[in-house]
Amino acid sequence: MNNKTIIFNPKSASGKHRIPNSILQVGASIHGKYDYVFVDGNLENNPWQTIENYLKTGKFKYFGSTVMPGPQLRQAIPFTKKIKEQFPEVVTVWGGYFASNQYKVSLNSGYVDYVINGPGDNTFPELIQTLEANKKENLILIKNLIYKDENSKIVKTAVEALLDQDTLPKFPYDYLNSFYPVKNYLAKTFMGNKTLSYHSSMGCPFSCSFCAVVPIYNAKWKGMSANRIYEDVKYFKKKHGIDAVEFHDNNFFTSKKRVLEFSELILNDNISYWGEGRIDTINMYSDDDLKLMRKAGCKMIFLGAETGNDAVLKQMNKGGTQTGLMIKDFVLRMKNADIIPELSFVLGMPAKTEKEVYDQILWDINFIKEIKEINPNAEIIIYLFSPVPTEGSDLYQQILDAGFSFPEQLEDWISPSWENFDLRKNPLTPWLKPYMIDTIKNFETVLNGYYPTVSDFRIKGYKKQVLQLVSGIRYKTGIYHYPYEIKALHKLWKYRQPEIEGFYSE
Ligand code: B12
Ligand code: SF4
Repeated sequence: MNNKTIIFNPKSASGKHRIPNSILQVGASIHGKYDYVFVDGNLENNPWQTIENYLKTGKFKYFGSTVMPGPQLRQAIPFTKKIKEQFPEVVTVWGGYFASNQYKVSLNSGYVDYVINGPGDNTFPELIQTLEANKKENLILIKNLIYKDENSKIVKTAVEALLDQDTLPKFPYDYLNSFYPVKNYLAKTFMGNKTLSYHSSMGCPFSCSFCAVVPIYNAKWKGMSANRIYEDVKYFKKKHGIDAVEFHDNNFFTSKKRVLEFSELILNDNISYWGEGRIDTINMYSDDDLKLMRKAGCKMIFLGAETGNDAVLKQMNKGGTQTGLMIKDFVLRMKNADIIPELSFVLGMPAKTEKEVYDQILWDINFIKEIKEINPNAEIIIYLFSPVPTEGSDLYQQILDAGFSFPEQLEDWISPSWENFDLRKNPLTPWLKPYMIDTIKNFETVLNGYYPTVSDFRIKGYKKQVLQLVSGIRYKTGIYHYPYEIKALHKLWKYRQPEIEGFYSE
């Protein structure tokens, strides 16, 4: 067979790595139908060499890469380009959040042949089947596909309704294990000694205007049943002795029924869990529900607080019922339930005047401090607002009017400034002035000094005390300028911010 596929996960983080769910799900979609190999850039010393060796055998016709914005592009871009140069007959396919949202720049590069727009469970096998049958005229019939036709015009095919997640094939864990030992992906984190990363639903029912999930899933969500999740968790417990699960769903807590059923199921398994949710959704859970979740192992929940200002929440199209007051009430409820709320804030939204932009930043900093007073255990993650191309949205128009544009060359995405944009650390947005970015970053450094994240479990004992002592005066007096001494300590102890590479793990 000369039509094998390479499924590639570009390097996404340093240190201990998470199980690569994106490529596992892509593998599951063709497992038993077409031959394929996995290449995980996180675990290869020289992933290009591995890919080249496969291609040199002449047995591979398809190269599929998952592509998330940020550091994954550092391998996805040059490798795909080299493949087109050295093995022009190989068909290159990109999927994942970057590919779906930035499909124009990807296809215009000339070295990405096809983009999978959202889920690839049917799209990928159908694409291979169509190309194998040499029936390119049928490409248009494949849902969730973006490509250039013979006139170089970009064609976006129909979007497929989300599939019943329980009917999807199980992940080929054993097959992955023949390339990379699965046990090596089970990390020691602050939650447990062996943490599994699991993804149990697709999409999100909301349409926040700053979020990359929206253009792809259009406010649709579908989740696996609690039973199906539990089957996999039990499998990992039995086979690998896991004691913690990180749910990577965009919105794990969407269905209260599912969360409570799952919590009942794992109640006696001694497994901790973490997931991402919305404040207004979980605020509708009763105190007894929260108690049950905590008893079942729910230690921390990541929540998009975004801002405490109700007008800005509206500007972000946050939807639902969240307000600044609700955030305050909610962190108190979480304190009583002994579940850590991990709140992410998005600072630096556009406004009419420079002063308004800056005043809002200072207002949010103050709001964050109020939250910390109500619940000192609340974890705070600060992002700078990075526009997402939700074409047709009011906010996107405002952003274009303010002079913002995305790179026109694919390679530009790996320039340091655009990489920082992806990491939501330097958004290159014209309304955000350097002094504003300094204020946010300096505050973040002082905050991380005064309240180091519990997820970096190395920062404890004397290290935590020294950091708190050094940062305390700045935090209390609001003098955030030039916090070099805190930065030096963070560097010395290799402090890890969970928002960039995930929880610290070993
Ligand atoms: C795990 C994760 C990480 C991990 C990666 C761990 C690992 N295994 O390497 C870490 C923590 C390192 C990480 C970091 C970042 N991440 Co991240 N991450 C995720 C997360 C939570 C899960 C990804 C996943 O496994 N999904 C499960 C799989 C099954 O779904 P999927 O990837 O969508 O795959 C399906 C389709 O997209 C498609 N598909 C995907 N790839 C391919 C490839 C081919 C060939 C085909 C055919 C199909 C296909 O088919 C799949 C099955 O249907 C997602 C959110 C999410 N729920 O997906 C965010 C997410 C992808 N990350 C995001 C971001 C922004 C980042 C960061 C840039 C930083 C940040 N500030 O958050 C960093 C930097 C990235 C880096 N270092 O490269 C954003 C992307 C937003 C955007 N603008 O596009 C997301 C969507 C989170 C969010 N809602 O904001 N991330
Ligand atoms: S609730 Fe979260 S995942 Fe859903 S659209 Fe809003 S920011 Fe995105």
